[in-house]
Amino acid sequence: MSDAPSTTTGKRALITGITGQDGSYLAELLLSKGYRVHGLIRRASTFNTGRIEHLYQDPHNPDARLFLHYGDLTDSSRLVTLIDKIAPDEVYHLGAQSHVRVSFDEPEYTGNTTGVGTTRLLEAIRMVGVDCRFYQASSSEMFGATPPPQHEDTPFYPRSPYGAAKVYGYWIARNYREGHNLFAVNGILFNHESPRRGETFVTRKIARAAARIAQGVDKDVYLGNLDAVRDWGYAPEYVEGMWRMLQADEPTDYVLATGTAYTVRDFAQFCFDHVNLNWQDHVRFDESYLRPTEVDALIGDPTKAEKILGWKAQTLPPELARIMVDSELSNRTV
Ligand code: NDP
Ligand code: GDR
Repeated sequence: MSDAPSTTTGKRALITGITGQDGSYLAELLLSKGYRVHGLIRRASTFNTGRIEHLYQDPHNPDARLFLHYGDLTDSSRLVTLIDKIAPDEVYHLGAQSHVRVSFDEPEYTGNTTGVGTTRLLEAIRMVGVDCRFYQASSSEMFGATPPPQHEDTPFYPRSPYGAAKVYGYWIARNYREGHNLFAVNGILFNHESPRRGETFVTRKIARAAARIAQGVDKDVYLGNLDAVRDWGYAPEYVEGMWRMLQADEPTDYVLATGTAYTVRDFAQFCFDHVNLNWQDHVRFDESYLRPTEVDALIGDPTKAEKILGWKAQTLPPELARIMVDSELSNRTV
């Protein structure tokens, strides 16, 4: 990465979705820059903080800079209380029901958390009157059926309840920028993966399966559409891009992507090749993984981010597959 902006210290950041893939990498990045990091976590009957356990600091320690707060994107009054208490300089809004296939099963819940949850957070910021910068986790899924390459001015055509909820989130963030003068940016991120990716997303599912099959634990893996084309990058690089967006002089929207195009089949081949197996001997078809409406091809054009932010993806899908499989083989995903 070239032209990195200088290190920032002493700022307070709030991350929603801190327990997720991106939230955990972003928390690491911001802590390394000297931020005090506050994270919103959901109360669950089992621990959901596995991805950030290595960052945990006893809050009794006077040097602690990571603070976790219970809350939920469906709970407006809690969001107001937290914004008031934390008074963040930067808010990174990553929390969402983020699974596209699941959004067809739970469209209303997805709209409530992924869509309206964004409004609740923005309203909390406006009502409290805190002077902060806001990052909205927008998605390439908003482009949906619009053919590639996709960039900041490409029309949206979402193909899932998740994609539709993200389009709403995109426009509500823009509306707070234009209507309430909030420094709000949309990061329109194409798929980005890592060993911390949720196990039911296709890259992690395949990497995990290839490792387990190579180790003799499993025999096969069941997948849906192998023809879908995606632009897969490496998550730690993408959270650096999020941070750069909030350090820029002006608030605007950016695509982050690698600009490469591979199918799900290609990714399976990369993973199985890495453990010296033939993917065709182990990948089976299960129609339950198909979606009622599929997004056929997402290939991003990240020119604007490179020009303004000096951001450029370094890790491309063949290497990404090897990183993910190696991590599964070593059984260390964090
Ligand atoms: P994950 O699914 O890994 O993480 C989602 C996070 O949101 C988790 O921390 C989850 O908490 C939290 N969350 C879910 N529902 C709620 C709720 N009702 N209230 C509070 N928190 C909630 O997603 P990623 O890290 O992969 O993605 C981060 C964001 O970026 C998401 O908004 C996603 O839609 C978006 N995005 C992701 C891309 C990708 O390729 N990864 C590409 C483009 C956009 P819990 O741990 O308790 O479930
Ligand atoms: P996506 O990611 O829908 O692009 O959303 P996912 O990994 O779920 O699917 C990618 C493509 O693979 C096909 N596919 C399968 N997908 C899953 N999950 N499981 C399977 O068994 C399977 N077989 C084939 C899918 O049909 C699809 O075409 C991700 C999420 O992180 C979103 O939150 C984010 O906004 C977008 O990326 C950009």
